[in-house]
Amino acid sequence: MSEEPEILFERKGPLALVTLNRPKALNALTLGMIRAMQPQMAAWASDETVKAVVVRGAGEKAFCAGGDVRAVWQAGKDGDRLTRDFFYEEYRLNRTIHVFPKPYVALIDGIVMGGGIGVSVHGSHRIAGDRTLAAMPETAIGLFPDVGGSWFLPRLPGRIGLWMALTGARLKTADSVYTGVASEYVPSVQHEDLVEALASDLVKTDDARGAVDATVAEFDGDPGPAPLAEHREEIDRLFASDRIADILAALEADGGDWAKAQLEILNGRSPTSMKVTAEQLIRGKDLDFDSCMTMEYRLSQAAMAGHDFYEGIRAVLVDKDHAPKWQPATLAEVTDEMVESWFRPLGERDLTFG
Ligand code: QUE
Repeated sequence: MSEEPEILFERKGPLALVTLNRPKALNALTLGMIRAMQPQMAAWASDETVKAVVVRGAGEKAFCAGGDVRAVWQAGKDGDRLTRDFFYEEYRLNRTIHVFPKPYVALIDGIVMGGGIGVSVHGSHRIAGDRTLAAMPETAIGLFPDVGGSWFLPRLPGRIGLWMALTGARLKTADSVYTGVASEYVPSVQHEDLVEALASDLVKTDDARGAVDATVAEFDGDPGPAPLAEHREEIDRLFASDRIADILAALEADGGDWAKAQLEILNGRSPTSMKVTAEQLIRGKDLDFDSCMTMEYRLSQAAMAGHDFYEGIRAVLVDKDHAPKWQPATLAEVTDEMVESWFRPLGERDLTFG
């Protein structure tokens, strides 16, 4: 019996195609997938017959639900080096996509969270479909919004990035376009046709970027009004501070239904994750991309050495009781010194780009 590969690479003439192929696991990224994709991207970058790359997820449910954090969780319990290698190689791949010299078109239909955002948001085109559900939900598992969250979240309009990072809010199609997480909307039934059109339109041209822009524009649809626009004023006002305590106080003082809902969500999130996330986004706003990834790798290793990641994965993916017991349990117990310690350089173990 032949085993189905976790990731597929194909060519359609001038177009190179990546298919994340673990549909039963919502196409969550394994280290094996990352290790296959990194050298393929490098080869396609320097192959003159490749004009653009398309990445998509197998099946209807998900583009990519995240990283295979359950395997990382197991590795942490077993003392396995996957707790280092996974983040190191995932962040290198995120950077490869960020600097990729050709159009990189991600078809982000279905669930696109965490690691799935990391292999799409840094590309030139992120095409939403009808089932798009985009989020950075890491504070729910004692992690922080990684895979370049330090880079893209502080660069979203107003305070949307901090709000998304702290609450893990799920954006549907119109909201994903409104925020800029998606660059365009194309109806899901047309995604296959878009791929075929890109493959044929890229044959005739020397201007790949112009050709992809023009072809995508032909398919570009109207996602309708973004529900998030109705809450934009509240987001910018209630999440105006970089201090979690101020945000919680503002939400309590507001007392409206939307503010109450946000408060309830934040009350379930890891206090350590929330404070680290706020600091991460402050720092990321003024850092270049590579420095963001170096910072995030430090944070990942602090998370691996701590408590809440293991408890978060237990509560959400293993036991599924959705009742994590965070340590520290309250924001007040998370000191500035504790937050600062997550950002310390790792010396020889640091992720750097030569
Ligand atoms: C928060 C997260 C993740 C999550 C759930 C959260 C995450 C992630 C997964 C996930 C989902 C399906 C899988 C899988 C992992 O769930 O990052 O292997 O099959 O990858 O609340 O950050």
